[in-house]
Amino acid sequence: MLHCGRFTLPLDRPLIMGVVNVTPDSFSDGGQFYSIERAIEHARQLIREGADLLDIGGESTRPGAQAVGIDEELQRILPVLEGLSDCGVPLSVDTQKPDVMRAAIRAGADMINDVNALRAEGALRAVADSAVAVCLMHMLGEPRTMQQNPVYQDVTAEVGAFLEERIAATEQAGIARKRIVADPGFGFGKTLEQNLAMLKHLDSFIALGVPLLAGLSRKSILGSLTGLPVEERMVASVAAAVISAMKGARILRVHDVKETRQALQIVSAVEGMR
Ligand code: 7PJ
Repeated sequence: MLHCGRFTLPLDRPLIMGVVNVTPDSFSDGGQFYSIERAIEHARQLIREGADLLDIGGESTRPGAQAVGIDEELQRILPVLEGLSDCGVPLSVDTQKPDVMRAAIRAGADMINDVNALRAEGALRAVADSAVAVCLMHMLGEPRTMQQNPVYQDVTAEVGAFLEERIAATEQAGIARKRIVADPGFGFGKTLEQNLAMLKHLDSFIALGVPLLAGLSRKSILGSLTGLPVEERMVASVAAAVISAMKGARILRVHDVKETRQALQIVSAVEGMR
């Protein structure tokens, strides 16, 4: 079971975390209001399609992305959290900033998804002073530069050691283990080969003793392997989710909820056999 704010989530089958991006729409003149309404509508659609939880992000962490200020990030996230407060599934907020974490928790977030694994000054305390769950993700470097020649001796061992250290620091800050999720961070400072090695050996992270989250949905790794642009990566994304689930991931962070759900029903049926 994962203790996740207002919710306690069973982990006997893989859960689907639907991605909700709140980013300004440069092609419309409707401004912020339009992108917020659109994010809420998209979130409700993902719930209808079977999302078990939602991950709301107001800051792009894609490779090469520029940082967003605290006020801008809050203006994107808070109205979406408020608009979804009655939606019936846990709400995760994808942020690295302690001030955003505190405001999001006050506005009803059930989970903080931090690609920086609570390493920012004040981040451990922001989460400790609450009942929310936290996802600790591995990233080498920072989004702006992380894909510039990442080097590891043994990527799986090094990512595992990092996550073990962050889990220990998180527990020491007073955040119970039943609130912690770990994620190796596919695409965050890893080459194609390093990402594939981590996926192949994803089961080795089970020894961390906390539920594993995996996010490969639509990522450039899948583009490299298939030669397909981001809008045509659904099938590859579902395949990656199936592999992740079969290697022990308990939460799959995905854009294509309906298709992933169908595929995971087959995984659950097989894994349920003796
Ligand atoms: C991840 C994430 C991921 C977690 C993003 C994208 C990039 N959070 N946020 N794990 N990826 N925990 O979706 O392409 O893999 S943003």
